[in-house]
Amino acid sequence: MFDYTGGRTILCLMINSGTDEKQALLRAVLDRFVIYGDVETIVPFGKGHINDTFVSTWNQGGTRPRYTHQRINERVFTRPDEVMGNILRVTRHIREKLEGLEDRSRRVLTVVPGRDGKPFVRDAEGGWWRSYCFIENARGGDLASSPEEAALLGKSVGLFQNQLADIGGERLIETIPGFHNMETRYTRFHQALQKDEFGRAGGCRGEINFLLENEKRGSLLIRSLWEGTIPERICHNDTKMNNILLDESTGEALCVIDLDTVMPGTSLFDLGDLIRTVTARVPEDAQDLSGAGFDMVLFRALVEGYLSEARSFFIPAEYELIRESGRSMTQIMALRFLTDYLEGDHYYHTERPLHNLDRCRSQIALIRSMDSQWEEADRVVKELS
Ligand code: ADP
Ligand code: GN1
Ligand code: MG
Repeated sequence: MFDYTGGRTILCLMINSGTDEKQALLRAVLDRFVIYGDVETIVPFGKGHINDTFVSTWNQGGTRPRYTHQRINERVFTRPDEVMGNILRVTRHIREKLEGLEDRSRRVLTVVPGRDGKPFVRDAEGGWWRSYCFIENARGGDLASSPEEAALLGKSVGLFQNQLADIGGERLIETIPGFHNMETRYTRFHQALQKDEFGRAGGCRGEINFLLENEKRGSLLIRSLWEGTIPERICHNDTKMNNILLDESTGEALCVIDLDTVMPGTSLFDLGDLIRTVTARVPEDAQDLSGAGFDMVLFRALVEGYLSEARSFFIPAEYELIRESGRSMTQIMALRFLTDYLEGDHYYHTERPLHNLDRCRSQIALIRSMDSQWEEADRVVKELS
């Protein structure tokens, strides 16, 4: 019913109208969460590439709260129970840190439990669902609108890492083992290239060659982690800009969401993914790349905002790799998008035939622009260090 073999399943449901199978399934799922009142509408929501997200509106004695519901993509997260175990630990820990703040429930995700007390509900087809309180009056963006916004985004991720630095108990589970392992990502790319199952390689030789030329350098970040030059820390691992909600009224960065990949890594995975998305002048999937490039002003503001929190734990080797982190995270995304394109677009939600190739192209344009400003970026980092 929910098609994970390619494109996004688009549903727009008015839950009380009609009797079709999808409505019945969704209604049954929502009934099993601890949510009071009557559900009025359920609509698809957001631009995430991985999970299927819906927002429901309820009538609770005349007020109309909203909730987010996500069917966890099981091809990507093969152990949704473990994902939810991590998310519960992380959100509880951050919630404790925010004790006393009146808008605490807008600054950390609130997991809504199922009626059996579990943090998920299974549907009739075996699918895994979770629910969160909807964070109102907040937005996620695709491009930074100002240096001030870039700084706030950086600060919010630095704060997130700081909040989790002392999470106790067992090591968080790696929900996707090797998620940022450039070397296994290249192995997969080589296999896709050799197979060329969909006959697509001929149409993207330039992109393929760029990635092949950059293969060795791409390992720098992950190798530094393996070799212990930089420390392992708990990080988010998917800090693209639209996974950070900004307050609609004040513009403040409110809440880091999309917590499926919070697990051990290097803080530079997060800073790198911020650099990839916040300093870019065009969206990740832009088709017109004439204005594409790396924005130094946004870079400076972003790194400054990030370091306002991360300075307390950053070590010299981490400062050294700031520029490389942005380049490396952009490269791994170019590689993953192109691999998915060669493999027939089965991983990311796509909305047009060349969507993944367009995404890869914009990442490569960004890397080229970073390279052309490499020395200047070094000066900026040194000033801020
Ligand atoms: P994916 O893993 O598919 O990227 P996300 O968890 O990022 O899914 O959710 C997709 C989108 O849904 C987000 O970009 C955001 O706009 C919205 N969203 C998710 N959770 C909430 C929430 N609790 N409150 C408000 N919006 C949310
Ligand atoms: C995916 O889930 P979403 O859309 O926030 C992906 C990230 C990529 C990003 C690129 C679990 O993030 O790794 O950087 O797309 N998440 C997963 O837009 O693969
Ligand atoms: Mg997301």
